[in-house]
Amino acid sequence: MNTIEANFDGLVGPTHNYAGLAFGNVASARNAEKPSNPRAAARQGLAKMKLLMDLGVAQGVLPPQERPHIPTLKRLGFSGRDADILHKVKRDAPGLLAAASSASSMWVANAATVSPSPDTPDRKVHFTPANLCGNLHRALEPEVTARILKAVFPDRRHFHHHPPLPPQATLGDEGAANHTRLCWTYGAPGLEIFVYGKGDEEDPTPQKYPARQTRAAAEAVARLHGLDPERTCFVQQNPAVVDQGVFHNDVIAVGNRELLLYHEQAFVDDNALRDWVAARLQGAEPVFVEIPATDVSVEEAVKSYLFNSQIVCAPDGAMHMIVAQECEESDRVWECLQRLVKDRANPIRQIHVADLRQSMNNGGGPACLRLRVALNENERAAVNPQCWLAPERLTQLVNWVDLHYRDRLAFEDLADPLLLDESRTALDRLTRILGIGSVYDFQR
Ligand code: SUG
Repeated sequence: MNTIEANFDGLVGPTHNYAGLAFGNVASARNAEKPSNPRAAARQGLAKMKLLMDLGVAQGVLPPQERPHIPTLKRLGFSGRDADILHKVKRDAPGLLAAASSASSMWVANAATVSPSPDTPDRKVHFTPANLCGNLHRALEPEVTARILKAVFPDRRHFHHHPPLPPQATLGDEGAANHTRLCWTYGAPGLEIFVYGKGDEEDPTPQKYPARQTRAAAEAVARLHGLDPERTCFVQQNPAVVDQGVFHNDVIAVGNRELLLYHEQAFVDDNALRDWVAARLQGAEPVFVEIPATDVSVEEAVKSYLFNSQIVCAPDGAMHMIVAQECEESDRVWECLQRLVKDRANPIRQIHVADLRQSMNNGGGPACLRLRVALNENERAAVNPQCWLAPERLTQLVNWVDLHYRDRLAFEDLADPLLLDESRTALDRLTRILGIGSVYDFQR
């Protein structure tokens, strides 16, 4: 049965803004409090989805979350009508207003960890929403993420949904951004590689920025998904790169099928990882492409998000790499990419440049915006059909963005009761476009 890897992208929500909320994410800090353009952000995301769709890749859409999230503000003690709540939180606790208003759910590489059916004992696709407990604005996501995933992948004969792990610091889980699957063909059992920042007492730890992903969380997810221990490994991210702004492994490494592209400083022990993969990958020789720091420094990698590129297979099997425009703007990174496509020792055949500036300014590149789900034909047919991108749906979504999104948003605007109304109206319509029912609190 033909198994492909689908990409589900998070749609940027109407409150996309720059609030400097993500400590350790240098772009988020750098752009704190600059005005944003939610309409352009959503359009850029849709343009990337179109690029993938045009390449023949199965492309799906995941809706954004409801923000500002009034139920959270109520839980934090604010009361009254919605407009009063917004007024009071802005006056008394502006940081909470920012956290409750973030459009961070767009970065769906952090929505969940997914194990496809060839890897699981019950031959179902397993999903565990990430608890994202290291940052308040992101810790608000998992409950609704779980609802959304169930609405997009509803059929219990094919899809197994686990609840997020308990939101405890020792179980910090950031989802697929720290998870890579290697295989010779998507339908064959794969090797699942979990990369963590925080492990045992003896493991080295970053000194400046937090390590968000814990080994304990990765192990729990692997257990829940029933993964074969022989085909699952846990490797530590180099703490020195976390301290340089690599808050997720997908900022320093990316895999696709038999290919692993990574920076030489990505892992504590890349030799051990390579040996482990080489001893287990069946059906194909693994291809390791290690980029030395002399070609691209960690700083340059973080700035350009070279390793946050998407590497995808077109229907003919050829690999395409979707890179952020910032890669083209860096001479060293662009030269490195030119060398990559010319070098026949790796399967990457073409580079595509995407303008994702609005998301990039918050530290979210091409790969952050997508959740990969390998699906066989029956599973594909069991996905909520309206969540697949097709030319008509794309037009509908572009029109929807143009109708409902503002082209400028600054911090003061987050307390505007009209913004809350606009966002709810937009999301209510979106649930009809995507046919996902009432997933939002304001609809219940
Ligand atoms: O969690 N930025 C996100 C970016 C997530 C990128 N995802 C992956 N690498 N997979 C984060 O750091 C910034 C929000 C703000 O500052 O307004 C933010 O949350």
